[in-house]
Amino acid sequence: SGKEKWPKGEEKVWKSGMRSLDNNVNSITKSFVNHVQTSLARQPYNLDDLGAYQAAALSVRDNLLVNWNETQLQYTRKAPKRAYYLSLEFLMGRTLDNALLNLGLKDEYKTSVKSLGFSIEDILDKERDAALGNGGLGRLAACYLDSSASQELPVWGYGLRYKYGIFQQLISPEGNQLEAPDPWLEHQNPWELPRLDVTYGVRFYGHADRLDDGSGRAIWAGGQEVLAVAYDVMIPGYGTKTTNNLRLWESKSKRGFDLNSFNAGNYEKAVESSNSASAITSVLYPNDHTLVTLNMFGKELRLKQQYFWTAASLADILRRFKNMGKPLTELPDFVAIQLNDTHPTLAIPELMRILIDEEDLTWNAAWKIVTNTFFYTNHTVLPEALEKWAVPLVEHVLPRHMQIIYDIVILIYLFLAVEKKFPGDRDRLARMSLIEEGQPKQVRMAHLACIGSRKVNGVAELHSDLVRTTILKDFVEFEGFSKFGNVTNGITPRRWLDQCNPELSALISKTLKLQKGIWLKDLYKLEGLLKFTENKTFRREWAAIKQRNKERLAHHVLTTLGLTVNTNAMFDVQIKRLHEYKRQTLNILGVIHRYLTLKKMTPAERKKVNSRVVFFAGKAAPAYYIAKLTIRLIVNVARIINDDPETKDYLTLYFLPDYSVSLAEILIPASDISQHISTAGTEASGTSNMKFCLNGGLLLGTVDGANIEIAEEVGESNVFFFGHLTPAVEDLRYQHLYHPIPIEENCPALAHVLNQVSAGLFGDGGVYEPLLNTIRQGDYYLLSDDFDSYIEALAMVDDAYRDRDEWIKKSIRTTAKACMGKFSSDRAINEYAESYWNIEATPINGNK
Ligand code: B1N
Repeated sequence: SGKEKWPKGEEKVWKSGMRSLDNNVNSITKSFVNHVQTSLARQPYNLDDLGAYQAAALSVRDNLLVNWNETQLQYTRKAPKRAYYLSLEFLMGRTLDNALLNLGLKDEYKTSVKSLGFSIEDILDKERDAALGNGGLGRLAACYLDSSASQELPVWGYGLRYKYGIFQQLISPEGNQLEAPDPWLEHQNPWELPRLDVTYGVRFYGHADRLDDGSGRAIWAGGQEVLAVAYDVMIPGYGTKTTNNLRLWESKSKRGFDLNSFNAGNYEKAVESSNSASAITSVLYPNDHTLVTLNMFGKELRLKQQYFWTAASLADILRRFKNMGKPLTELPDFVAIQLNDTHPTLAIPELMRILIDEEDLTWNAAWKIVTNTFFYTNHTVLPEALEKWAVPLVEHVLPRHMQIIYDIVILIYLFLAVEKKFPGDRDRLARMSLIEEGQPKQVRMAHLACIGSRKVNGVAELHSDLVRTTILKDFVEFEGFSKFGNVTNGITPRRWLDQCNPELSALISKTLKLQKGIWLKDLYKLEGLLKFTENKTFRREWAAIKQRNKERLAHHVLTTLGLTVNTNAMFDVQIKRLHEYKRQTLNILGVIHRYLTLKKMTPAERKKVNSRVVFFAGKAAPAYYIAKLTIRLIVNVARIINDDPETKDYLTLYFLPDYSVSLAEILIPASDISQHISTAGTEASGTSNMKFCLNGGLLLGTVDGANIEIAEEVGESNVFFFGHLTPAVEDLRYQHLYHPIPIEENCPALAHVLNQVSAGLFGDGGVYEPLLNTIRQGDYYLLSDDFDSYIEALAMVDDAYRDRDEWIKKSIRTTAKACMGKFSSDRAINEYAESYWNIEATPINGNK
């Protein structure tokens, strides 16, 4: 292509002033010192580790910005089709270490800060997590951004810039979870770039008046207008120049404060509207899988969050598209929008509104564009997690969107077809409707997301099957099978192997005789480790690294909680959000069972027992009473058991407070066995299971989610499975409800454990009655049905662990086979790119 004209001044002069990208220790040191002096206005005399972190971060950020700029420029010039990942959550964790790794500057920075009197580890440790997510769904979004940039794919993320991330978890002396705010932006955040000039107005409330010209158009006016301001977060690819963007919106008042009230001396009223505007992005909702606990006010704010974010994102996407000068009918050729669960589903009626009311397209033309632009990923089939919005609320907050949703109902059900395809099938019509009858009527967001999207997918094979055969069955019959696919989740091996387990990463590189730059981008290469399972030296090194990771975790527990952990024991880990379906309760009751068994043994018998340390971590939604009781039980069981001189050499347990991405990075590499024990058919995928495998930890799990596919890869002999299978679950639940068998008969071992808890072995038993009763009555998550096989599986784990050499082999095989290629988010994101979005890698050339 012809050389473009230099836009301003002399090219030579401009270029001489541009930041050099030949990063060497000298230039890094210069830039670091420069930031200390001029960005932070500090001196070597008073520069602490936090200041050093900030200086290092600012200097790394300069690099990212140069690449970011170049990437965006080339995207604009090359105009490839782009994909946008709309997610209400991005659980990013820390950034500095990842940025250094991806830029390939870790060693240089290490040397540089050392010569300035700092240790890189201490500096890295000063960073706060960006915890803008609840769990797997948000962390998946973060892994996908890393992989998109690493695969040179033109993908942007869109989310909200919450002032407060997921709450900080404290544990009270009684063992209760307490929540404290997470003011993560307290110190300035070097990883974001405020774009105070990129703003959009977003309307709420008001009234929508249809025009009576037969066009279907309406005018929406009045109400409240809030301003969305963009903050850009740079997303570097591993070993590429590509630096993509995560654009987060902050809400603020359009007008500042109300001058009339201000002049009248009513200052409170004057700032009221400004407060209500900024409230929209003030806090991340901490309820994963349950929205029912929100009160009216909470619900309205959450709805406003969702609309605010989708409206700003769409406006931004459309503005970028329009700059290309193409007609809107070509939008699907240049834009793919991925809806991460139903949270951004309002984007569907919002795009309809823009195309019809503002762009003057016909309904049919607009619908065609919409249904070729959006893609919807479902992340759960739990009924309580399926989003529904009360019709009166939507009517109040978004009157025009409610009209459009009703129009879609009519379009689909009368003109388009259900009635034609299944004449007279009124039940089917009711089941499929976007509106659920009741007091009040509710909008079913999953149906809207499905009907408005080009394709729908689940996140693991079993889960995608369940989506097709349960919640969206009627839609499969209506629209055909091919619209409904599967993309099994993945994880980024950069963070979840190289960063969190540097020693293992180094051993792999050494053994495979490959630079990590090669295998970290092609995890299938890990298969080359298989033949080393028979190599004794290699096994010894492998085991020694696991041991040092256990000691690293023990050190962390000692310095944060003041507790000493037995590192000679097997480390058994369950870390995830607290939820009944994830069955942490099964785990803790299993621990109690083990304790009671140990107590009955003679000292000589006990000596033969495999020592075990059980770790729990995870947050409970603040209003989820039963989940909080489970935490309380865990903490109080720990208190008794860890203090029992007869058993404590054989069994101890710890609840580590305030689970986070950073804590996961310490826990996962230290695990011998981890537990993924959801009732079959309830965990859509799970992603920590993949992380444990990649770090040589074995799995104890149910036949659920991605566990199944992991076992397929690694071979069932390397995974410990137990429990009933998905098809049995419904029948068992039915039995519990209509033909209940007393738990003493159904599962005596479990009944005994429950009775001991009731009897006060771990403090006032009455406290736990509501939790125990969920099992005694109804037992919706089937603990009593799976308990015996769970205990058996634990015994098999013990047996296997006794043959340490064989265990290490299993551990190596797990890393090499199970969790290598298939579970890399690089594989997953490429599937989305090829089979869904139809986008291509767009390499960013230049001097990297
Ligand atoms: O999404 C993960 C999966 O690996 C997990 O199995 C799945 O449980 C998780 C409402 C959710 N599903 N649904 C949510 C989060 C927040 C919220 O407000 C629902 N999270 C999942 C990644 O696919």
